[in-house]
Amino acid sequence: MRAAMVLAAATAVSANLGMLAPKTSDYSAADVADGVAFNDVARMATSNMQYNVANRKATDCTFENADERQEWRTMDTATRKSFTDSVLCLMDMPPTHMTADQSASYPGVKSRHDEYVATHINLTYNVHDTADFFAWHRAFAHFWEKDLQSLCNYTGKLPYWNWAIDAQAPQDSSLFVGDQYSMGSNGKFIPNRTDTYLYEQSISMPPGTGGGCVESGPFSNITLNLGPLDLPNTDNVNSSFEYNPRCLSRDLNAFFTLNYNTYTNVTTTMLDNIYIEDFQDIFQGYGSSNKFGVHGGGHWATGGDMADFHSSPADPLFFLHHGQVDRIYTIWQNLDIDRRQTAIKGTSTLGNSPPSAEMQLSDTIPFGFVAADQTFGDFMDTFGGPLCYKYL
Ligand SMILES: [Cu+2]
Repeated sequence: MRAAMVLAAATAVSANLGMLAPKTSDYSAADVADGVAFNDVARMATSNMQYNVANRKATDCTFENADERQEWRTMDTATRKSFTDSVLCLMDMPPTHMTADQSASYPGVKSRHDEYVATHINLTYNVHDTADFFAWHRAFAHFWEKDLQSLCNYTGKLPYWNWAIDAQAPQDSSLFVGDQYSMGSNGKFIPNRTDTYLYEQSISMPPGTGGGCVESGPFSNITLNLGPLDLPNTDNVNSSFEYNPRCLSRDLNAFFTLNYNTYTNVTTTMLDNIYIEDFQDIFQGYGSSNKFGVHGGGHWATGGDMADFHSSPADPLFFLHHGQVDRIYTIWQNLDIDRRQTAIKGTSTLGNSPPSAEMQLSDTIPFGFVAADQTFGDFMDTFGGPLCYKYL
């Protein structure tokens, strides 16, 4: 009976349910390196997703009517412009959740966007290298997208940045050409810099191609109010929520994309880690020789404010990077949806330090000044709970 059902579905949407998820070794090295394998696997995951969603009890969210999140470059110029306009609107809007009493303790929070930055700063050690890293950042980006739509009249969806396309030279990416339809330029080039040793990862990092303020495009005139807290070669703030008005800085750096964000990096991470505990560790560079993982690689490849572990959401590119992070997680889940959709492992403290209880899907996950606290299990499925989207 089950075989017959699968067969029937297979003719409809060519799902590969019941088959083993693909491995990197199923593809040639060339296909892994140039993205053919990644795109093939992404198609498989989408077929599985379509089959799975079609066979549920009726809900308002269907595969067909779900929001479609697109790669930045595939969005038309008008949508790109309306996206960055709405981001600027959120940065100009006063806080919506913080009370007057609270704002005394958060002098650097000046805007609705800053409430996201402050929330990420507050929760940094509870949402990285924890059981809820993927779910928390999925929800964080979801709330930001909904704010752009409901508070700032954005009619499009959250875009993502597929950095694997740009791994050879991120500074040459069309995302950063600096015209009004881009995500803003690189930072101004600061010459004569030397390598920086990063103690956390015990790695020596060459300087990138920028280093100073973003010079042109939609974000060249914005003021960042919070952070940085832990950047090298930079004056960091003395207290977490200090008011520190300054420009947005970037330092696009192929050293990171070439080592951590190639199609080979992302494909092996996605296909060769079948258990959530391995997948989430390798993804973030914990407990391996992979140091940064594809997650840390995207942050450090952008550099400047995006490299700050705490205040990185200050750069709106954070949300396009996390769109790609969530896309890869979504593909990974859908390659073996029965085993992976609700798979979690870990506690609510970074590296379980200090030790805390194993998280459960019934646990509450905090969203500070972003939104009310949420139930962890509501963010495991992009077609369930408050979510209804897929990636193109
Ligand atoms: Cu984060």
